[in-house]
Amino acid sequence: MIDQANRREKIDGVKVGGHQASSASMVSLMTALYFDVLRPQDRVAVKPHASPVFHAIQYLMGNQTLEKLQNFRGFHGAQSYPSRTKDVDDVDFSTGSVGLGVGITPFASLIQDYVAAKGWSATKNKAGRMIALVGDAELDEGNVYEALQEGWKHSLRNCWWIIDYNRQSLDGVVREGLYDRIETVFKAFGWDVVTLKYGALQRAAFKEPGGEALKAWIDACSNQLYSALLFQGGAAWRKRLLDDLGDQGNVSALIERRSNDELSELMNNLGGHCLERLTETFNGIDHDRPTAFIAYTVKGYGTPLAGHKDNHSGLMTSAQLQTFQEQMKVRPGREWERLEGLDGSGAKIQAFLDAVPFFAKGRRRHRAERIPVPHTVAVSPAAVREEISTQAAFGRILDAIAKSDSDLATRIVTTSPDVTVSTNLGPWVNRRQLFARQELADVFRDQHIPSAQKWEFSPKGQHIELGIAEMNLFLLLGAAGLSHSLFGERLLPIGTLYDPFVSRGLDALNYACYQDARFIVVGTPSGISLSSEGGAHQSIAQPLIGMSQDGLASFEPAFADELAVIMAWAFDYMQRDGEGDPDERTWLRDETGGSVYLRLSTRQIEQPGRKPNSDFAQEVIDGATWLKEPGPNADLVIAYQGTVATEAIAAAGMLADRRRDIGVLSITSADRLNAGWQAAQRERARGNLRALSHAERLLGKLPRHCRIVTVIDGHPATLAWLGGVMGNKTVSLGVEHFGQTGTVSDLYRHYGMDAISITEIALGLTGGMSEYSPR
Ligand SMILES: Cc1ncc(C[n+]2csc(CCOP(=O)(O)OP(=O)(O)O)c2C)c(N)n1
Ligand SMILES: [Mg+2]
Repeated sequence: MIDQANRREKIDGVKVGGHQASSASMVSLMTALYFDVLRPQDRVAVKPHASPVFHAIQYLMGNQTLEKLQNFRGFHGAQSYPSRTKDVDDVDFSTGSVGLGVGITPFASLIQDYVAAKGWSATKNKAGRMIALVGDAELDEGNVYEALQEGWKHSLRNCWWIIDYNRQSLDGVVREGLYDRIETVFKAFGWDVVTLKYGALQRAAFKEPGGEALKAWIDACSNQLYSALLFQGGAAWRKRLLDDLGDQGNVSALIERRSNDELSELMNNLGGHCLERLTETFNGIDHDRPTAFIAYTVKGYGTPLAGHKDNHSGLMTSAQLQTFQEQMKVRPGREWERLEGLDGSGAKIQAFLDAVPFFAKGRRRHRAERIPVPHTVAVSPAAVREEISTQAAFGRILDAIAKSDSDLATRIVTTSPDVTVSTNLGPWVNRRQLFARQELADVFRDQHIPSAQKWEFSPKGQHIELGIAEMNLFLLLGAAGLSHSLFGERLLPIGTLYDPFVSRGLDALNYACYQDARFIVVGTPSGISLSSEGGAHQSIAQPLIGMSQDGLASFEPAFADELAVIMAWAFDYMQRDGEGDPDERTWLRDETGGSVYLRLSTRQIEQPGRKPNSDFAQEVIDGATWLKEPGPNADLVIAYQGTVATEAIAAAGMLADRRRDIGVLSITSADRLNAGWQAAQRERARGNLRALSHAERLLGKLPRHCRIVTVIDGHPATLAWLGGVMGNKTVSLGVEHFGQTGTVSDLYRHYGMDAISITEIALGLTGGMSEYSPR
């Protein structure tokens, strides 16, 4: 498959690539698992660069097409790294960014337990094992250890990590003594460690006279030397072994008895390549404790690439492949025949395949019913003129849901990396409690010590409290957000964290979105409105992350009524799975659904007294609404997103008698507004001239001379593109440099975002006065 991919004509001069050595390393392990050990309820994250092995197994089972296999790494072909959303062959967890496939498995197991504890119908099924096939160098990724620690806290079970211990990474051979570190770490976190070091051939040899000495030599051999000898083959093995063990009686005889080929086979016969050993070991596990298997393997096993330190992206030459093909008994021209190269009658092999337990139930994707969203969710939790922050409003909305007995309330699961209270999840948690498999009382409460937080843990609880690691937050949201598909029960996960620390978990967020997991993530507090906390806690780039992250619809409401509407919509949006065409009103692909990111603030601002109506709600969801519609001769529009609403509105008031027909545009989602605009333009380019986006409808009536001033507590580029929609000159205000400590007004003045700065810029920019920007 990899060879074929690399033979395709290079049209654009880019190598195709693929990992023959990394795949060869895993063939025996995956054969043992998929054809013997696994059961349909088991879920596997396959080491990214073993993707060809996975696809080949699925092809053998009739779940992957020849066309896609032959087009491996090509457009619409089998994916380079297994993908839940892009591959057709029942991938459980996407992989690609090393460490994340490993990290998600403990959280999938936790979610499996969570769902089972709720007693819903689909969860009467047997618990599956959440399995990661791990490259040994993947264990360099810090998120792996964060996941280990978190797993320990939650009494992790039904989780296997099978480590492809080939002692090679991308650039070379791993450090000596790694085995001891790995073993010690796993044991420290309460895992069982099972080592698969020697294959059946080696174990038999160890029983021969002199075998003990051979075993001792193998155990003492450095990783570098073993790899080098594996690469060099039988003659080199003989020379080295005899140099070290010659004239020692039995062991010398043991070596002499074997031909070069036999010697090479013996030294290659590590535990991770011995099907007998593998199946016996895996099938022998009769408990649900988390288990790490350290399977000794050879990178490039069975190929001429074996053991070479530079083999990571090595490809066999045509001549090497031809020899390999002969060894594999694959006749020329029959490379794609499913059973080619296998011994025995086709009918017998097919009968075996038909009985393999893992594939017996067909595709293992579940579905779950949609949970209805009560209308009450969309009702603003704030009083008219009340001063409240969007973060506090979020807490109230969830608290109101917690009080209800709706299905929605039972399906929500919240989580936070040690910032539950400071992100306003407290009221929800007080009512819905924390999840743990075993009950755990709140000792402070039992001791009658006053505290606002009632924290009892039980299987009924609906909040999963995490340690601080933000990677874990997003891995958990990823697993929980796939619950409908993995376990057949819908969860509506909501995770909260401080907005700047979205960056800390960003790759795991991307990973969750890539898998099409469905969740709401709430970044709060955000921006320099978190004034006194200073630059380390103030987020700047996050609005751009929200816009650019695929699979995530991002919102930054200013007011509680907007937030309520957005949350009601989000609960529905995250459950959609349509494949419909884009909505002709906004040109957004809303039927597809996705996850939602809410960027909220702790800054309390006075709430407008607006009567709820459906047009308003629709515009809030579409991304923007006129707070003050511009008149026909408007000189100026002030467009804002988020909590700087107050500054924008005040500036508009100050300018009212100096500039004509000023408009104030309240943007709730630069992300959706922008995406709709892009999509509508593409649609027009395709010939549908009537396609018009929400942004174009809003700004379409502005006179050409009208200027736009945008303002956001975040990077100004978030809104700068608005000027391109109808060609109105635009100045974008926001934060471009690290934040400072101070009061909100200190900072807004410093960064030129207070009402006076907005006013000055607007005056300089518009009207007959000196021009602010050169024409
Ligand atoms: C987060 C991340 N960083 C870097 C890479 C590039 N990369 C792919 S495989 C690899 C080495 C993997 O070594 P190991 O896990 O031991 O697997 P092996 O190829 O030996 O089977 C690296 C660095 C990646 N895929 N993901
Ligand atoms: Mg390796």
